[in-house]
Amino acid sequence: MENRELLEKAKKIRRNCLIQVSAAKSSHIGSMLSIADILAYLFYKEIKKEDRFVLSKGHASLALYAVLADKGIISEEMLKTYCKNGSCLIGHLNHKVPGVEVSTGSLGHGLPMAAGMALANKIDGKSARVYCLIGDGECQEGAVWESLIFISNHDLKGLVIIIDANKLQGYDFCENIFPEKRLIAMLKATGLNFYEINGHDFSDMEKTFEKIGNSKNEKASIIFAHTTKGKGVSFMENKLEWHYKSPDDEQLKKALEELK
Ligand SMILES: Cc1ncc(C[n+]2csc(CCOP(=O)(O)OP(=O)(O)O)c2C)c(N)n1
Ligand SMILES: [Mg+2]
Repeated sequence: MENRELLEKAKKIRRNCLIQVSAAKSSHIGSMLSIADILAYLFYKEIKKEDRFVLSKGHASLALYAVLADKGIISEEMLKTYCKNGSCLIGHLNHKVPGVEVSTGSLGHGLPMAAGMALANKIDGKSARVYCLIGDGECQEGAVWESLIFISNHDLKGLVIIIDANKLQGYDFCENIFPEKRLIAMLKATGLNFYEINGHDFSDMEKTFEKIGNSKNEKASIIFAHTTKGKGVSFMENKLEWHYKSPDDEQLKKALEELK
């Protein structure tokens, strides 16, 4: 798929997230908007049938549900039930939704599961990949570091960890909790392949995934993707409040105007 088409896919993910979050009066729109480009690239260009994907930052579930609806794995009608009573499309990612591998939402739990999947592939002699998308604030969870030790120790080559470095977490800028430079130094110290990219630039993603594909290195990879929380909606970009707030009708209209 061309970059121009990927951009349209990402815009559609963003629009669907805005519409459903607004209808449900629910949270985490900023967290969804920051990963729309990464999801578009992964699901329309990178991930093959035999590969697996774990969204560890499960509070951004709707962004994945929007991809699944666009691909026809769930219906557009089902997407509209997001966060409504009785729906399986709950606010934190639910494995009961077709196309979803594992339930997540308790931060730090996705990477250990992805590591287990990658180990299973290794034992079975499968060359399939496991992709795991985690948050930058989520990197403060202990289970992430236990997983990285395990991944490093078992040489889980087929695992690609993508960190959505959107610089914000639940209550503050990440920098005020744990400086990004030190996080990067710790990630590099795992000895895994390490790449830094612009998480909104498809060409950058393409170059990096090609490098990983061509790599003869028997190691897992970490892609540290610099992103903007709330990306694509000017008044939501880089604003802490849009972790929790839901757009009202006027704000939704304005946001959708920007994503035409
Ligand atoms: C174990 C755990 N603690 C707290 C929360 C509440 N919570 C949900 S999202 C979030 C912030 C996550 O920040 P980050 O990983 O940077 O993701 P972003 O929202 O920026 O995409 C918090 C604290 C949670 N879901 N799980
Ligand atoms: Mg973050």
